Amino acid sequence: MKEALPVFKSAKLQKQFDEDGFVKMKLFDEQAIKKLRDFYSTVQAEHEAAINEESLYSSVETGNRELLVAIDKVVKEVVMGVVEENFINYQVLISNYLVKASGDGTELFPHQDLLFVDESKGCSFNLWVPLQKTDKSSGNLRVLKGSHKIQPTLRVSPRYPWPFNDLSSKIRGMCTEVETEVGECIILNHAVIHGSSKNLTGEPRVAVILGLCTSGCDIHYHFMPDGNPDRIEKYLMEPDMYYDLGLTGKPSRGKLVEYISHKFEPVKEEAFKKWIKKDNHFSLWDKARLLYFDTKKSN
Ligand SMILES: O=C(O)CCC(=O)C(=O)O
Repeated sequence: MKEALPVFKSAKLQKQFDEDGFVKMKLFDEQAIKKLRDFYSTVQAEHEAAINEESLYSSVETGNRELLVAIDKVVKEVVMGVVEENFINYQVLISNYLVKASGDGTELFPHQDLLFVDESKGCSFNLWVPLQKTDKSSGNLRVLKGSHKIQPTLRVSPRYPWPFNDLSSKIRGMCTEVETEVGECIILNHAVIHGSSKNLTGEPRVAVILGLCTSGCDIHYHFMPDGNPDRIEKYLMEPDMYYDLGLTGKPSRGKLVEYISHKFEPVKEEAFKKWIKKDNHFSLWDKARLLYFDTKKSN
């Protein structure tokens, strides 16, 4: 099989991204972060009106196309310079604000992001840029290192039986907390399992995300209406068509290329343990503990 094109200019960061499924980088100065924050304050009311029961809401949930286009323009004005400096072989998707409310019930459980490209040929990823410092009590990301390589997964909208669901609490205890200072961001493969910690600061935690994927890859979106896995609609998309998903998640402008049928089979504990055994992110001690004893991390 032909190797996927690198997306990082730095070979060292590419290697880390391939191995871990994410990389943390300091890409922005305070002025850039301030611009993103200042613009957020002008669209905050629309975002807060879109708050959902998971307490994590994005610009897409406002259902307001004009607002999405305006946000995308401002975000790209601020971030594209550093994207050009640090990445190669990429196509740009759309950007959004992602807001985590404050409160005890705001932990985001492990999940993977939507599928955008054929991941045997390339990858898709987010630049996740928090607009304030993040740590364990202010909504930092947590990642299961290397989990993008456990097995290929079809990740469809608006929801589907996630194959790792039964292992969710074990996975939660195996994740690495990734704290960030202002100006640092996380480049996160959409296939890596991740979540985020509670935000207990009393203030919303705001981040900007910009989606990117390997150049030359077709961009696909999978829509499973009525939860029917035998009739999943597969669309060929252009990046700006993501503005038009609306609140149902059904694209109004993508090209429907086929209907597919898929079995969302749960990953068995034995198969997951096999991955732990061979994955090199765990020490021998951690492996023994995860395979034979409890699930809590030692650090
Ligand atoms: O911003 C967060 O708290 C979580 C982000 C996330 O999980 C995602 O972008 O998929």
